[in-house]
Amino acid sequence: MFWFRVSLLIATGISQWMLNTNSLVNSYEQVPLDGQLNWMLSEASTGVNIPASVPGSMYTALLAKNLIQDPLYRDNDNKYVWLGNSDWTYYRNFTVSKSVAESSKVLLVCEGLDTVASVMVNGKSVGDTDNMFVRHAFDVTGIVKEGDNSIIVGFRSAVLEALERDQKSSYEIPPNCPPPVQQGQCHVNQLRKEQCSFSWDWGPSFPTQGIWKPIYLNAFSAAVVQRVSAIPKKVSGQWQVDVDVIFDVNEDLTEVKGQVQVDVPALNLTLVQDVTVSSSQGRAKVVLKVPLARDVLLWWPNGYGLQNLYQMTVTFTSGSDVSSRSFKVGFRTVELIQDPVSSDSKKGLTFYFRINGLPVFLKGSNWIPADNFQERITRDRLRFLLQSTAAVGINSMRVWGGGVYESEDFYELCDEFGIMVWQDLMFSVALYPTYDGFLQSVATEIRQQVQRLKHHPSIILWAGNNENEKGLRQNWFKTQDNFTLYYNDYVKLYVTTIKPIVNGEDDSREYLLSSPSNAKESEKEGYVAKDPGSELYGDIHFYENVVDQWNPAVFRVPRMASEYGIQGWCNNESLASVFAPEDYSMDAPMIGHRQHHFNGNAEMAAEVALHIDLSTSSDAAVKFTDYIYLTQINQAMSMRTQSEHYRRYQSRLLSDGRGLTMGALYWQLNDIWQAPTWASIDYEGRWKMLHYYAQHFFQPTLVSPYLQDNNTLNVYMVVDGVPSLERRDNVTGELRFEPMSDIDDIKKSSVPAPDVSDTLAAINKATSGRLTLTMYNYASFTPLKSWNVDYSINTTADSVYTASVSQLVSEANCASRDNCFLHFSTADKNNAVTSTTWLFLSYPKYSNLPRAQIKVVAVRNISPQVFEVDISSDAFALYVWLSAGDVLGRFSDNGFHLHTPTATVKFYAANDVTAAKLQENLKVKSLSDVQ
Ligand code: BMA
Repeated sequence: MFWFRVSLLIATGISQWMLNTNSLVNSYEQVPLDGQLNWMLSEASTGVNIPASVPGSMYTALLAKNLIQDPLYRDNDNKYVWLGNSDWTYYRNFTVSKSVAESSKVLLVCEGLDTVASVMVNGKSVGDTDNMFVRHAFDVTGIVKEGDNSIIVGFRSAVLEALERDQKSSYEIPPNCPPPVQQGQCHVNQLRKEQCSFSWDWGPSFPTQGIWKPIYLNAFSAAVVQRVSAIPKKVSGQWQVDVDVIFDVNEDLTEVKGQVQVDVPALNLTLVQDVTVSSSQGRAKVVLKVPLARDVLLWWPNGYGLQNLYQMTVTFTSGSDVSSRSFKVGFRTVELIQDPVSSDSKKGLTFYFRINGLPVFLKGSNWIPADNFQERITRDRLRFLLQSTAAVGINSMRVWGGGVYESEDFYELCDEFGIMVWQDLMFSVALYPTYDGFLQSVATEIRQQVQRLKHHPSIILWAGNNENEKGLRQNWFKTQDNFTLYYNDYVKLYVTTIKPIVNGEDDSREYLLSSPSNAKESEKEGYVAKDPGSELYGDIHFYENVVDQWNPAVFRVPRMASEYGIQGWCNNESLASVFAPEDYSMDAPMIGHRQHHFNGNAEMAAEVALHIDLSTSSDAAVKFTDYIYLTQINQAMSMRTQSEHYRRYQSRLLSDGRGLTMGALYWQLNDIWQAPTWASIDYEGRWKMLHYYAQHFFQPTLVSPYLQDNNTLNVYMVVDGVPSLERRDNVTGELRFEPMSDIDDIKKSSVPAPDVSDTLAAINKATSGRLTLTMYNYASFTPLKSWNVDYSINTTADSVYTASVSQLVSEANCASRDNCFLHFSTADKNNAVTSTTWLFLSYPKYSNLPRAQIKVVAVRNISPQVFEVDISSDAFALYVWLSAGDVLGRFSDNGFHLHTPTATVKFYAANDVTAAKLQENLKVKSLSDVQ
């Protein structure tokens, strides 16, 4: 019935879309079938039949034809639920040349179909799919013909398919449905589809259908390269590159002889090797080990050196089939170190990464899909997001397991910016089926994805899933009564099925089963640890939304925090495209609609109110826009407090074994729509206050003061930006990280210094200097008193000063501590400032802040897209927030405090703009404006 309907549509189709193919010199030809508006998209119940672009989905196709409104506008996600419940069909005609039609082998390659689809060419069924993460190569030899051809990709509603699979399942695979607050669809775990496309606690439900990756014909005679993977490795002190060449093969031939040529021009390397490709079901793999005689320049994470990359081309020639692939590789080693923290084995194991032999603290965040509609994610958007990431000192990113394996563009940019990727496999907050067909599909998915991605130096780790070990152990899915059943399924999926594939494809990186997990200790305890959130092993996720997150005492002391976050609203300007005027009110239904986290709005308001009084304005819109600002302050402050807490613990081991925290990856970097979420950059690309704060709390040399208790100030220096090494105490065996202090250590290491004495000078500059504390009262710009302390540290993070708060307050004559503000700066022996920061002695709600009138005094162009903005204030001002309205871009700093009457910040515009236009759009506020 279904196919009959489709054929009718084609017969009566309004347009015929033709494609011209050029014949190539050799017999290998690729015929692209994707493109702008050269497909038709139809849906039977509505009679929709429109030109559509591929890659694409039904949402963007309908939007382009104005048949629906912006799906992100107000509650349109709810209005368009029917789209996900319907079956959508893509079809087109195309022309094929004689040479293609007569090739010995013609494959229809679909790099990605989302998700449940049947494919027909010229009326013949060529294949069915149900995993959007798998590349398919359907044999269409003898089916495509010279001249006109047709293709139909008929999708089935993923929503209905998931429901049906649940009904067919012999037992429940929870969770069944997302919490009602998410307004999403059920049973997404039944499908190998982007899990958050059925809704998440930060995003709407848009269960897309479509051809989401390139689609083309591959015509050849014997064998062509499908994919090349390469892993540079250091073997006995010598670099070699393990190259895997994966082929699409004409399976009518038992073997194909040919030549593989590997070229790395920058290393003057060319290697030619005869190979015999033996076909197994149309696929084959050849492995080469390419030794390098020359020295290479290493690839370093952001902040540690350059991201040297080498272009590599691999060409396969077999008779007239010539096919090749080019990509970049980087030379770096990665080790995940899980050793005892001390000679007392009860104190647990370390969990940190060594890159090129050096321990590296992960300063990072978590990545979610950048759009509900993958086809809208351009390389420019990714570049903007990842450049913004690197710009604030982030060196690592976890690609979270509820989205998609990201695009080539994404990983190429991570390679380029030095962002180390912790790559989850796409399983998240759920249990999963383990019937044979499902496991086979997963096996293909994992093999293909690891092969596709493993040449990227940025990837440092594979992790099987997001929070499924914790969920199972902590009975999130009410499975306790059948624990063994679900435990066996867990092991079957992540251990028996996935682990050997990942390990077999890539022996250069670790595979962790889950995040969070106790890593080695989880494995020892049978893969599901008794307490997967232990601070003594592996990583943790921290979410406590009802504690005072401005107080570091509430946080845990893990080996690594790979997720921690708190919500804040997106920027006000970013709501303009999705809100109607009546939505700007705390009680408006839209405020509830955009909040997908259970009790999220109440929690956010309560968190803010712990620290700052909410606005009491009688104007609902003013009250709400003030609230947006306050939630961003709260989010930025909470994450500053927590991130610095982790960094201070990196070289410190408590007597109970906690400590040596070697990573802080906050949740989450980016957004999928305009809403209150954990993100630091909103959906429209505007930095939230948190993102500006990240550039301070992730500074390579950081002065980090905190109140150890209500009356004790403790000031730390954190210097993990300089090369360090591991040292153990002779007696206790306790580990610590020490900045290198010996020229021989530097020489022996892989540190990228043209001159070792420069490296040593940089290390000395970070590890010793003078700390200056200055106390102010909010009533005046004139400082009350300063204190100077010389310091020198020999671990990567150590306390350099402690003092009694009441004593400082009284020495400075600051009257009440509620109004005292401490400024900190460190300088090297030449008085060059190495870091600055500040600390309140009370929360702002207890302070008596003067009413500050802040003005934009001048805006100057210093280059076409860079401006200087001078501001002035008549009083001390907290959380000074500049916004540029419709002018997209970012400031050099924002959300800062003015303890001087004037300041200058830069503005980096995304597009060309005049100083006058920028000045017109600029707005500035500070905390005293919230009444
Ligand atoms: C963790 C993440 C996400 C979620 C976030 C905020 O559970 O892994 O699933 O969005 O917390 O709740």
